[in-house]
Formats: sequence, C-alpha cells, structure tokens
Amino acid sequence: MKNDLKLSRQVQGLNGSITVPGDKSISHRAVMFGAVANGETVIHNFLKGEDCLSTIQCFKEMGVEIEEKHGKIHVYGKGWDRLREPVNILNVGNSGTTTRLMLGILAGLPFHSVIIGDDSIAKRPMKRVTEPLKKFGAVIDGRDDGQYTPISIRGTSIEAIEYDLPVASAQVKSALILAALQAKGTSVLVEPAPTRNHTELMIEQFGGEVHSKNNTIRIPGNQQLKGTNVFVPGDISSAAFFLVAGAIVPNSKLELPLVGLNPTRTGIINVLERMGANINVQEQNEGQSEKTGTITIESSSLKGIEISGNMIPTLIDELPVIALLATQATGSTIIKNAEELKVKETNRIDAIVNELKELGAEIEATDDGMIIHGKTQLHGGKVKSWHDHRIGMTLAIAALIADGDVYLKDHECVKISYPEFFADLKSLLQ
Ligand code: SPQ
Repeated sequence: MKNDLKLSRQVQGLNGSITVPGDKSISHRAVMFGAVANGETVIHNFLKGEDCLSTIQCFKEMGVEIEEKHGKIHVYGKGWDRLREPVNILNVGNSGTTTRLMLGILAGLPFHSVIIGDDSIAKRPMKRVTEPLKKFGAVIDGRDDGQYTPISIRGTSIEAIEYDLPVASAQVKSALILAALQAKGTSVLVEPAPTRNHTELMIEQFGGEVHSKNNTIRIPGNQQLKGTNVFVPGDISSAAFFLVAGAIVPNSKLELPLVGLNPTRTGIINVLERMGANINVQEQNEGQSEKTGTITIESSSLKGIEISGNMIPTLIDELPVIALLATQATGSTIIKNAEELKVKETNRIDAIVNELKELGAEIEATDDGMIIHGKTQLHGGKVKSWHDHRIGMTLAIAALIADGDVYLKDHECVKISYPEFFADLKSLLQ
C-alpha cells in the first residue's frame, strides 16, 4: 500500500479546457512511414509516450536517424533499402502496435532481426500477423510456432497476396499493408469490419497509392514513399477519460480542443450521444485527411444502451472507461462482440469487471463483453491497474465519484500513452 496512489474523492466538479497529447496510433505510423520514405519527415505534436518511444528506438537500431528539434520529431528516411540489419534485439516494450506493424515492414527487408517485448507482449497473439506474412514469403519463427515473442524474422523479396482477415484488427491490416507496399504485384485484403484507417490515410500523405472500398483494400506493390510533414491530432482515446469524467462528475464542464475525429475512432462520441450526454462536437479542419475538432461535455443524466457489432472497432480501447460510464447510467448497458478485449495489454474484460466490482459497481463479465447495471454509488477501495494504462486511467476517473478513498496500485503504466495524465486531471479539479 506504501506505493499506492491515493486518489482524491468527491470532487466538486471538473472545469476548464484540456489539450490531450498526440494520437498514439498516428505517432507510431508517422515514425514508421518517415523511416521507410525518402527524405525528411517532420512530426508535429508527436506523442512522447513509452510505446511511441519504443518505435523510435527500434528504427534507430536499424540505422534510421531520428532527432527531436524544437519539440518536433525529425525522421531522416532514405527509403526501404537503407534500413540495415540490427545488431541488437529490437525491444518493443509494451507496444502491440510496434510489434505487429514493424513485422510488416521487416517482412520485405533482406535481413534478420529478433523482436522481444515485456511480459504483457509475450502473452499477446502474433500468429494473426506472422501467418499471413509467411504467405508473402517472409521467413518467421517464434515461440509456439510464431504465436508469441521472441519472434525472429528474415525478410526477402516478397510477392503480393490476397487475404481475408479473420479478425477486425487495424494492427493486422496495417502490418499486411506495410508488407504489401514492398511486394511484387497488387495485394488485396478484406476486413470483416472497418477498423481505424490511419495507415491508409498516411500512405496517401506520403505520396503512395492505396484503394479502399467496401472493406476491401488494394495495395499496389513496389512503392517508394516521400517524406512529408505530419500533424498528429490529439488522441481521442486519451480524451475519452475526460469525456467520461465530464459526463459523470456533477457540476462539470470541459472543453477539449484539437481532438482527432477520424470517423473510424469516434465510437465514444456516438455512445455518449446515445446515452443522452450533454456533448457538443465542432469540427475544425474539414477537408483534411485526419479530421480534428473541439469537444465540449457537461455533467449529464445517462441511460443504458447496447454496444455491439461494427461499432466495437471504433471504440475498442475506450470500452474500459465506457464500462465506468455505464455504472452511472440508469438501466443496463450490454457490451457484445468485444472478445478482442481479452488480448490487449491485459484481459481487459476481467480487469475492469474485477476492479469496478471492488468499488461497488454492478458489473458482470460475459464471453464477449460485459453487462453493467446502473446507476450505482461507487465506494472507496483498493484497486490495481493490472499494469494496463487504460485500466489505470479508468480507475483514476472512477475515484472522482467514489464516496471513500481509492488507492491505485501500479499507476505508473499511464506513461505508455499519457505521461501527463495525473497532472492534467489535477489541473481540472475545482
Ligand atoms: O499498441 P497496443 O498495445 O496494441 O495498444 C492498444 C491500446 O489500448 O493503446 C491496444 F491495447 O491500442 C491498439 C488498438 O486496440 C492500437 C491500434 C493501432 O494503432 O493500430 C489498433 C487496436 O488494436 P487492434 O489489434 O484491434 O488492431
């Protein structure tokens, strides 16, 4: 208990404006595309969370020059061919995105590398990318026949494939797109449901070609990309914690400027609207590939809803904090088709159900999601993050409405996606 974080309780309300840090998914991709493109890429508003720093470190290991100047990240790419065989093992830390997308890049590069990560990465399924990457022609091995890290990969001159993705996963799709860009011929990928499309948008920004229609993506091979300027919008997955806080803490009014509003990511806004929240969205840069805007939210009376089907990939990372939101809604909220939550940094169904129960929530796990009955008064208690940043931040928001002290174990994991989270939250407390 000595190192547990004691969280303030029963605040009088949250007020003010908060600019959340850059989007994690887009920051990773900007470094990766910058590294394989020709010429300089300048990344504005890059997220300096641990996951994105792991991506930078891996590309440095492969000889790419990357530096920070005046708060911007400069990546000096020299094309696919100039990445070199790493002397050291590539350490992805806690980052699933780095692991899977980098495997896609490595599939077409004619050298050997080995990828490892932390204890959480070692449990996350990788066959979903290693199997299709083998179909391109890459030579891959890993623990349990390529399912888990450590994974070794020897890239080669790869050939285009046609592949139906068995899971709706932007990471699998993106890994295969990154391989396809280097392959001989045109690859065709079919997704079971639309997932975040930052990779596709970024290919166009870097002067490349990709065609996406009705869940089918065609990627011509042998593409050379050109370095560019990337502006990273605020991360809607980080904004989600404040959107939920603003809705459930009485006497609150929050403004969140410059949040990414890519429609493949805005499920959380749709959920808040359907639950009856006082939310307003003002788009700012219509016409840009990655939309941004200002969201305002006020304390709200909420009602339970069902969340399922194609909606799930648009809010997959927000489901833990949506579960908290649902504890404050009248009636039942049913979350279905979200079995992917079991293979994130931790089993997020087990983690959030256990920890919210600890605080008095009426919540039960199901095979593919959870059911939450509201509205319940949350109590004080001892909870843990399960070393998962999204669980840790959700519990910090839960503490704001608990009627007793909440002690959070292992809170440092917020550094993965939002290093300033606790300071930003404090700045809004009245
Ligand atoms: O990178 P990592 O660890 O997989 O991060 C998470 C997160 O909560 O930050 C998931 F644990 O986000 C994924 C997300 O769930 C990031 C991502 C991406 O950038 O492409 C896509 C989603 O994963 P998936 O497997 O559904 O494609």
